[in-house]
Amino acid sequence: MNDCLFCKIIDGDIPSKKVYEDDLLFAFHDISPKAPTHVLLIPKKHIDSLNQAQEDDKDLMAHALLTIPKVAKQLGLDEGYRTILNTEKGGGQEVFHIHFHILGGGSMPFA
Ligand code: D5M
Repeated sequence: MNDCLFCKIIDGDIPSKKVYEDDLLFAFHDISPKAPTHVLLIPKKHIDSLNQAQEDDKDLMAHALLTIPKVAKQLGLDEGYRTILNTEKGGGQEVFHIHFHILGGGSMPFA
């Protein structure tokens, strides 16, 4: 999806502060942090939102979910963190490439 901001970040066409990457996922610092540490974890595959995820995406989604603790540990969020997945405009989603927010490093509430 050529017009997608997060696809451009994955491709390196738009700069980001990368914190994690594997074959299927990419994570980077949010440009407008709502917590002392605020990172976005995204699949490299373009999926608009959770509503567009298909049965075929089950392994990818499970992999993303299970990678969150790994990224959180790497970020030093040893006391815990909040994970947010905004879905569609009514859920506060602004960028239509599915992403998990990982927020922590200070006192709650975040976002
Ligand atoms: O969250 C979309 C998030 O994406 C929001 O917290 C800002 C962040 N954002 C937007 N542009 C960038 C760039 N260029 N780098 C890093 N982070 C960015 P949503 O759940 O869709 O409301």
